[in-house]
Amino acid sequence: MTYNTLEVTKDGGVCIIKLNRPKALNALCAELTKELDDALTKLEADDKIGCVILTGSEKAFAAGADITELKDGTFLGMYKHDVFGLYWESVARFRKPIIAAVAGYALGGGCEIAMMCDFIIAADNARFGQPEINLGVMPGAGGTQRLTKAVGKSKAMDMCLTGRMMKADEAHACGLVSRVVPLDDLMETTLEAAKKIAAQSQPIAMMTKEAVNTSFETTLSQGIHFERRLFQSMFSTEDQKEGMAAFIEKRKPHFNNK
Ligand code: DAK
Repeated sequence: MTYNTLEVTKDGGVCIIKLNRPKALNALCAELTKELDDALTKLEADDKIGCVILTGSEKAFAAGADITELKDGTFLGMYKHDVFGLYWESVARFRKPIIAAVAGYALGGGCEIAMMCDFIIAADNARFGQPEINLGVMPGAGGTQRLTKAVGKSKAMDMCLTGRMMKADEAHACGLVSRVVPLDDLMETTLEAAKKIAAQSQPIAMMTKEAVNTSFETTLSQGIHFERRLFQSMFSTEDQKEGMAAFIEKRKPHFNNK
């Protein structure tokens, strides 16, 4: 897969997508969002890939939507073409596990895309923020919603209304990121987590992700009902038989994604 704004590499069952517009701090232009959508569509269809890592540079995961493209926007233009709505949600729609490895700035749309991933591993130099209010707008790709669900009302209001940045340790303390590691260890740590996930049964990992995400959309009892049905359905898979047999036989499981 060759792109102008992304570098895509594969390592066994893991694919690493690196946002690659370093001069603009990986600002999310229309071309990048289209290419990201294309890459994810292909990876979803690639049975060999069990987990994806989305990352940027050491200085910036992504400094937000490309302001040069946004500045002359009109309501009708955005409404009719819905470039952002159309392609940005591709990360949230992606059905396989996807981890954001964030170093440097994750601002505006950059923070929103990181939050669309299943979890975030942050380098100690990471900075998260929803600074859109400084530009006379507000978050437009889930920032007011996903951030609030992740960190609660008070901190989400603080971030969205003041536009301030949050350092990695604060993001960790409030549950926005799952781990903080030294910058030099970011990719190794994330790759280790991604390889662990990719070695699991792919359909089981996908269903696990679906169940966790369902908790955001349903009542507790509906979510638990959904979880129980998925759990029961797993007993129709070969991978459940293999996983439990391997435990009893004290060996590593070899999942076939069946
Ligand atoms: N867009 C375009 N270019 C950007 C950029 C951005 N978001 N962020 C940085 N750059 C460019 C700078 O213009 C500069 O370019 P040159 O001048 O060298 O040509 C280069 O990257 C380096 O930036 P700086 O010189 O500013 O670097 P510093 O280290 O001094 O500062 C910074 C780094 C990240 C603090 C600063 O660049 C900054 O504040 N950037 C803007 C951050 C920001 O406001 N982000 C939010 C953007 S608005 C939508 C859904 C979502 C969205 C929109 C619509 N729909 C569904 C319709 C999302 C909106 C946003 O994300």
